[in-house]
Amino acid sequence: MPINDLFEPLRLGDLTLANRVVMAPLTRSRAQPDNTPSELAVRYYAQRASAGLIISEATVIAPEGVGYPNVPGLYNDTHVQAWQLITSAVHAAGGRIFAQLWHVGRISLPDYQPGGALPAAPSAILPKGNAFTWTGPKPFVMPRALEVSEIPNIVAQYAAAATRAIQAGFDGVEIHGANGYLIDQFLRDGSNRRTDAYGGSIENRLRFLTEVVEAVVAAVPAHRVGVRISPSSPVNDMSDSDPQGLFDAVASRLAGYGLAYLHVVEWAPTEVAPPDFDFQSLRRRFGGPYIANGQYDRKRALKAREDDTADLISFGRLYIANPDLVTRLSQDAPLNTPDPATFYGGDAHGYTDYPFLSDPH
Ligand code: 8OZ
Repeated sequence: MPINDLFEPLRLGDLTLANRVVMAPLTRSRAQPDNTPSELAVRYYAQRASAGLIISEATVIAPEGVGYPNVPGLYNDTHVQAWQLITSAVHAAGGRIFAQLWHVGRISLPDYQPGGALPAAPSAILPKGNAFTWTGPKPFVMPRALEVSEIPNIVAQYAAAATRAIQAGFDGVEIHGANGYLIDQFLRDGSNRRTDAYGGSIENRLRFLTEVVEAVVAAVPAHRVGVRISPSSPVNDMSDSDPQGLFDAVASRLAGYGLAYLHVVEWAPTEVAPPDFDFQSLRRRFGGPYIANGQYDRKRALKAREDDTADLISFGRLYIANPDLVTRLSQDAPLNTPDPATFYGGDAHGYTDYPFLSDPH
C-alpha cells in the first residue's frame, strides 16, 4: 500500500499547500454588528494555520446578504482592514486562507435587511423553518422575487467582495453556492420558479452561478477561486426534481474556468446510509481538485485518499475544537470534543481556548 498522502504537500493552482486537510467554512457569529470581523478572530484563525487551507466563515458581500447575527462582511474598507490582521496572522503562521463569499437570499428576515425590507430571492417561495436570532428562532418570511434588472448589481457585489478579499490579503475566494443560500436558490427548482432567463431549464437555473463565477474570475485569477455546492442537502428547505442532472451540469460548467477547486458537501441522511447521489460523477466532470466535506473523520479521510475519491478533505466541527487538527490526525491522537453551546456568539470561550496537544496538562 502506498504511503497515505493526506499529510503531504499539494499544489493547488500556483499555491503549495502544506497538506490536504482543509478547515471548512464555519459561521461563529462573533463579528461586530456592522459586519467587521472581531479582534478575537485573529487568534482563532492563526491557531488553525497548520491546515493546508483555511476557508473563512461565510462572509457577506452586501448588507442585503445578511441572514444571521454578527457575521463578517467584505463590502467596505473597514472590513478589509480587519481581515488584513487575520490573513497576516495566518500567513505568519505558515497557513493559507480563502474568503467564503456569501449572500443568503431568502434565508433572512426584515430584521436583518437594510430599512427592514423583505429579503429577496429568485422566487417568492417561503422556506419552511425559522431564521436564527439572538432572541430565538423566528419564522422565515415570504421573500420578494428579484427583478431581472437587479441581478447585475448582485453579481457585481460578488466581484467587488472578491477584489476586497485579495486587498485584505486572502489567498483566494470560495463562492458559496451551497446550503440553500442565494446561488443555490437559483440552481434548484424547489426555490426557483422563474419564467425568465434565470429559471426553468437547468441551463437557465445555472445562469446566475455562471455570471457570478465569470465576474469573480474577471476580478481574481481563476486558480484562486473555488466553488462550494451541496447537491444532496435539504438544509434550508431545499429540493430539486433532478439533483444528479442539475449538479452534473454544474460540475461540467465549472470545468471550463481553471478554478482552484470544487468543494462538495456530501450530505447523507445518516452517517452509515450510502448517499443517494453519485459525487464521483461531479469529480470526473469537474476534472480539477475536489474537496470532500461531510462528517469525515480520520479513517474516512485516509480512505478517501487511498481510494482517490477526493483530493482534499475539509473538516468543520473537528476544527472548532481542535486547532492542531493536522497534528492530532497525523499522530492518531485523541480529539477535543466540540461544545455546541459556544458554536455561535459569545467570547473567547469555545473559540480560542480549545487546547493544543502540546499545551501543558
Ligand atoms: C450554520 C449556521 C449559520 C450559517 C452554511 C453559512 O450553512 C452557513 C451557516 C451554517 O453554509
